[in-house]
Amino acid sequence: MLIRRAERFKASDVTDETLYLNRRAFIAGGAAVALGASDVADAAAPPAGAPLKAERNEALSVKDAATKLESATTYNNFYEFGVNKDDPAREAHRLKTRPWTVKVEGLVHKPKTYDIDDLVRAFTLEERVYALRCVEAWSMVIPWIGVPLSALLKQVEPTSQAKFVEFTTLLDPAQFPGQKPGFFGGGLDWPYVEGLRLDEALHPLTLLTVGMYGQVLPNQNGAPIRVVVPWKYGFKSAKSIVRIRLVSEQPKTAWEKAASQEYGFYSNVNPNVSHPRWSQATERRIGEFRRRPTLMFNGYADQVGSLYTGMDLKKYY
Ligand SMILES: Nc1nc2c(c(=O)[nH]1)N[C@H]1C(S)=C(S)[C@@H](COP(=O)(O)O)O[C@H]1N2
Ligand SMILES: [Mo]
Repeated sequence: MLIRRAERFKASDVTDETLYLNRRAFIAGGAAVALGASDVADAAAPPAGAPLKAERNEALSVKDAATKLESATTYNNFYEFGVNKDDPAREAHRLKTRPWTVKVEGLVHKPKTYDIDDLVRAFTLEERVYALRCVEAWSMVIPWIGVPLSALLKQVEPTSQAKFVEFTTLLDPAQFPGQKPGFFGGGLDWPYVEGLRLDEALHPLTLLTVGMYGQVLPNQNGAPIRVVVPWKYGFKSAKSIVRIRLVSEQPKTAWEKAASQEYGFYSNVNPNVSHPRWSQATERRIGEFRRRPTLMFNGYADQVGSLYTGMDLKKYY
């Protein structure tokens, strides 16, 4: 099994699917330490779309039917690849997702740089079916695979000064045409930066995601690793993350820098607070004909409402 680090490859180039699945299940079972070096190398660099097994967390999954995989991988926002919905699917092959590291640093006792494959092996993956609500008033239902961000944050031990978590997407105009000078990348200042309050980041619903639909995350959906925060508008869920930083001050996000009156730091899904240019009361579920009402906190009010007790949600939008 020599094929690692190849530019692009099909599942069949790496190993056959059954073998891959077994090995992955074995690793997910916590036996990674018992693996020899060659086995570890074999398990590295799963290509986007390779099978990825994880048990579904039913308690944290919505019952709505999942959006078609084809829609979830061809109708995307990933401005690093261009601002049209079909740009990411067409351009995402340019992104090289191995080798890949995620630095977890800042106000922590144990800063750590994770190799993506080590990170995946170090935690038990789970599947969660979440509603995704874009600020543009469309929505999808996606079965994600990942680990709670809290599990990773516990490992690095945030200090008492840490109040916010900042996520940074890869900056590399050679791989992201949208980051090239002169290319219209939606008016964003690169790299893409997002952030959460520490208690939001530690909330059990906040998922560090490496797969979807039983597969390794497709590049256009933010491979090899992106955060998913289901009660907030989709832009809070930064893709292709290279750095997670614990900080004391509220991070300046890319969308706030571009248009703070339209895209606030909190950006909790809220049908009662309109975007300055459109209503957020209803949404178009991709694949459906009629619009549906948008739910407070995207349907997660029972789980997350208490994070915002006493806060004016019109002011902190
Ligand atoms: N780095 C980065 N992350 C991003 C974006 C982006 O342009 N760049 N778009 C956001 C927006 S607006 C949405 S709605 C979701 C879309 O995620 P999906 O394509 O996996 O459905 O990704 C978010 N994460
Ligand atoms: Mo979005």
